[in-house]
Amino acid sequence: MARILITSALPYINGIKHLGNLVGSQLPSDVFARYCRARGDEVMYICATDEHGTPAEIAAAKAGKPVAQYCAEMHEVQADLARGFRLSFDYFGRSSSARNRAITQHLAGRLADNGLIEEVSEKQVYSRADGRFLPDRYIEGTCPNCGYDSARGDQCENCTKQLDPTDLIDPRSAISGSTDLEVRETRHLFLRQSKMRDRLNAWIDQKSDWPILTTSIARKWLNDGDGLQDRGITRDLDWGVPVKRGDRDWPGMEGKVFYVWFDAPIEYIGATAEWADANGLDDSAWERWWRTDKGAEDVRYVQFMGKDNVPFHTLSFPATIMGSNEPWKLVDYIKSFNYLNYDGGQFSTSKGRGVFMDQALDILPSDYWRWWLLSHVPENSDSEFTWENFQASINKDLADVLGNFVSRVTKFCRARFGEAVPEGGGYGPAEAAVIAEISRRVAAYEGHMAAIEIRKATAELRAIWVVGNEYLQTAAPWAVFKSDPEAAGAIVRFALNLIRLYAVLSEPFIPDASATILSALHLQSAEWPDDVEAALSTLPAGHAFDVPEVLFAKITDDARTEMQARFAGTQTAKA
Ligand code: B3M
Ligand code: ZN
Repeated sequence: MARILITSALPYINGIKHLGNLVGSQLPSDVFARYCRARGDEVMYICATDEHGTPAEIAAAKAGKPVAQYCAEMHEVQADLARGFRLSFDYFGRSSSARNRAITQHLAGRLADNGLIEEVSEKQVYSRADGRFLPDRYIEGTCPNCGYDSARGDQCENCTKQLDPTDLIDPRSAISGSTDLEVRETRHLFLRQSKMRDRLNAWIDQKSDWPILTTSIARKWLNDGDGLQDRGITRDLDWGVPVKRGDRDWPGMEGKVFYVWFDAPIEYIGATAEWADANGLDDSAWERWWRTDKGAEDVRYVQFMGKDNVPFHTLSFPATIMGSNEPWKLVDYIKSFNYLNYDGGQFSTSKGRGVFMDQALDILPSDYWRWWLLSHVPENSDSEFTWENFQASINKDLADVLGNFVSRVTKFCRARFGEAVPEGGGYGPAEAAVIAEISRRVAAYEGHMAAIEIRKATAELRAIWVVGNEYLQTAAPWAVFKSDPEAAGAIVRFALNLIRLYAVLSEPFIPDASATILSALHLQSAEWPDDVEAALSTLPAGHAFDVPEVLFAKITDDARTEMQARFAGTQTAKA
């Protein structure tokens, strides 16, 4: 039994996420976690809300709430939506937790002890109009690298270059738009990432199996040198992890907090500690996932994230972990994603363009969204959501192929044999051919899942469903029944076993439909089919079942047109 630690990039706290955010880390990580569990691995699947930084303060101010209260409420909203999408986190933590605060301060202390932190007088942008320092993403301007005109002070989302606010050309305040900015002196801690270049290079060099998207971004900034500039890890803000050296005060750093990108990835560890606390377990329970001196040496750690988060996970966070010179678990594999676009443009939180997680669940059950998003996940290039494509996929894959198979088989059985698996007859060459083909395809599906090739896995799963439909069409039990009811019974028995198999194989992608099928088959749970032939003889003659409710309703043209108009992007931005 393998032990797999899985983390999803942490959704930022300042509002409800859109489907583009969801498909970029939470959803694919959930599929992988569910798959590993189904295969019998011991899984720790962690996510959390990323709660610090200026955007949280500003969102709270807009909502007219104290920032701590705003974050607590928004965490609940996001946790609720995560449940709605059936995201199966072992724990959904908060980066503002006491655990994260302590671990962040501890790691900063270790970095300082190891000579990797420097105190410098920094020039920082102050906005007279806003009456505050404007850190990172609240300064906008033109990217010095690619010329994109809305680059943020922490990063250009167009070319992914990590920036310092003072790098921007023609900077302006993203809060007020004011260009009345001045540069003021303030003292800050800098992480001396440049001293870590050789260690990071050697580490990335071992990762030849990583997706090209991940390593190309990592190498670009590593070799370019710029990505490893010493970076400020503290900010003049009220909300965040107070700057301390372990549990000691840090003279000169009073009133300052760590930069949100310093403490956010540490929350992967923090949230695992929160999980232990919530379950009444002691420190060894979470340390065996994170400390190679305490049991984590045999853990495989896989991270999921959108491509814009890759530099922070391949350079900054590993620099923090390695620089501590403590035996923390480093990531083994980083799966990153491109962007999902929306109907001819981009999803936009500020413009309210696209479908947001709460709206999606208001319209249709989560399985519909999960299936479309995962079968179109932007793995090798950006992909695009269109309503036509969404309608076609749901109607074809889910309603016509899987749903229809389940419904035809169970209804035919009820009509001719009653609601129990028929007896009599045996399996012949047609069934042997299906067993051979599905065995081959299940092996391919497993291979894609092991490689975290989500899109290929969905294509294989769909092909496995199609095999059943074609079998049913050719075997035609409704015709056979007239002359040979026993032979027809054997066909139906085989088809009912296929339905059970489909429920098991489909669970990582469409868990609700899978659960509905299993409960209609009066099964509590189902084992992964290590042997397809044996799996297709699991339901014995006489085993009772119910015809399940309609699994997937088709999306009509009228419904599609209506949704298309409703989400055209004219609505006001979500808080
Ligand atoms: N919260 C994603 C973002 O807001 C960021 C991910 C953190 S992962 C440690 O862009
Ligand atoms: Zn750029």
